[in-house]
Amino acid sequence: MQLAAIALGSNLGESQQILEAALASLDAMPNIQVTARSPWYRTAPVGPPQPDYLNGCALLATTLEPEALLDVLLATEAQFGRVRTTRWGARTLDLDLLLMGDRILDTPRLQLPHPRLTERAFVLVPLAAIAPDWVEPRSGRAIADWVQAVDCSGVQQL
Ligand code: PH2
Ligand code: MG
Ligand code: MG
Repeated sequence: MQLAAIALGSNLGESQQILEAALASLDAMPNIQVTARSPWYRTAPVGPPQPDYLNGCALLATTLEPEALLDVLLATEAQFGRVRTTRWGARTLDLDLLLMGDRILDTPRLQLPHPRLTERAFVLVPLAAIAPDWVEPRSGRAIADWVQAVDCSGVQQL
């Protein structure tokens, strides 16, 4: 069993319902248990102009290997109506794999830790709410340290 951290985001459709349903769908899988979840946050969009996001993070206990968990996350995005158009564009559901234990992975499909994890307040604020002591293995610094290094003014808890 390994612990994974994921980020959830939505800025199209009934975002809060979609995010709740996505967590329930992941927890219903036989090889995944949602063990912690953050509050939801309304966040200013990073990237091209688009509506505000709802973002949050969750911890998953799983027996799946990282690439198999990625497949589950992508299938769940598709199940909730995600259509991939422009990079960083609006979406009904985005599920990003952030961390898996202390693994460092660089494959064409998957980088662990997530390469932009330490720059993004919309990920660090919810992650710090549930896993402040998790050490980001590339830097050796805890999430609680990283969140203090970013501007969190665009991130408001619901
Ligand atoms: N996701 C992006 C691009 N920009 N901005 C916010 N606030 N929240 C997101 O989840 C987000 C974003 C690409 O995945
Ligand atoms: Mg994303
Ligand atoms: Mg994504």
